[in-house]
Amino acid sequence: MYKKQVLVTLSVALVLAMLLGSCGTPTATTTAPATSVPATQAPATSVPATTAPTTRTWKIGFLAGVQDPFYTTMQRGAAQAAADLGVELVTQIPQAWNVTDQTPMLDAMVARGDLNFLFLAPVDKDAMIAPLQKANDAGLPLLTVDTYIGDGDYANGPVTFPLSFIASDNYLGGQIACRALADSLGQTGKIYIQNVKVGISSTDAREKGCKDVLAAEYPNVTLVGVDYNDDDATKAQAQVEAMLQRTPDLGGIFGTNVFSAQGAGTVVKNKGLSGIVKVVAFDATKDAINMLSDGTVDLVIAQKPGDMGFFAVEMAMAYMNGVTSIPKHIPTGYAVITRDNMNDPNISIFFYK
Ligand code: T6T
Repeated sequence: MYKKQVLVTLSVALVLAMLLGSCGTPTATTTAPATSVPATQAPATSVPATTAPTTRTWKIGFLAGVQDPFYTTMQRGAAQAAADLGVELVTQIPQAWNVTDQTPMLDAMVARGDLNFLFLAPVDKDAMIAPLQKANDAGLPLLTVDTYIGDGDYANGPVTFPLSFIASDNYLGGQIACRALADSLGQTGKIYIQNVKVGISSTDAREKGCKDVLAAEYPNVTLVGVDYNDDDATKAQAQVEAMLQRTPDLGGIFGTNVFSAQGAGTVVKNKGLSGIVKVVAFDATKDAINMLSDGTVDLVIAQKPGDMGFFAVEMAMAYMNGVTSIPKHIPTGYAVITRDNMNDPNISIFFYK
């Protein structure tokens, strides 16, 4: 048991040392920190070596944004870390992406009173501030994964009580997506964005990254519209159908997440427009990868949800073991997947499970 306590503290310290040392710029695969680092540094004095180990099992809560392959993969990463560290992971997943589904689940996770820490993906950056503040005031330490509340700067922003924000750089992701889309059109033509809902920090940033890169770098590319599908692939399909009706010479579509890309790809394929209307898909689901290989989708941007879940549990354990230097922001990077590199095992490891 004692040896395990030391193991927990050491592994958390190692990850912290790693994270504090690495924030990189993207390449084909933007690498989060490697896993094997020298086992030298233990956290300074937070956990006195002589403390007798406790027998309690820590309980960490995970509240996802919605049921989808992205959060399923995140849950797997978290479960791996929980198993390594001998903690219990309590997972809750709303059926739909909205504040009215997520808030009562959050309140219930607080009310149960046996959770020692919580990490979650707040579904709206403003509307979820008050419910999270209530959880924090009730004494439940928390961090956010994938999405943030306030402006995401938990060090100097308007909201600073969350301990950390672990996520992709979504603004950058939107830039990568629309640079690739514009280039695939020969830097001229019409582009359309299929998005989820205004107020979600992740997809809002992807849309902004796309718009900014088109405005700054592609004077001959026109953004002809943005639609919001409420995270519903069928609604996305209907919106894409209507857009193609209005704009038969549409050149490309940026699907900002799983269901947006799924809806766009399905219509392009069903209309026999694969390869004619270019599609860039965010999130490396089986569906997106299949559409990449059959030519319907031209590029897939894979986030690293498994890493996000793993780091969240590690940071929770660090905090509960008295570590006080939890990084306020942990970027997890991307893998940019093409038909050329999709069979490379160093790339396919990023396919969502
Ligand atoms: O794209 C991910 C996630 O990053 C985003 O915040 C919401 O949508 C997904 O879960 C995919 O559907």
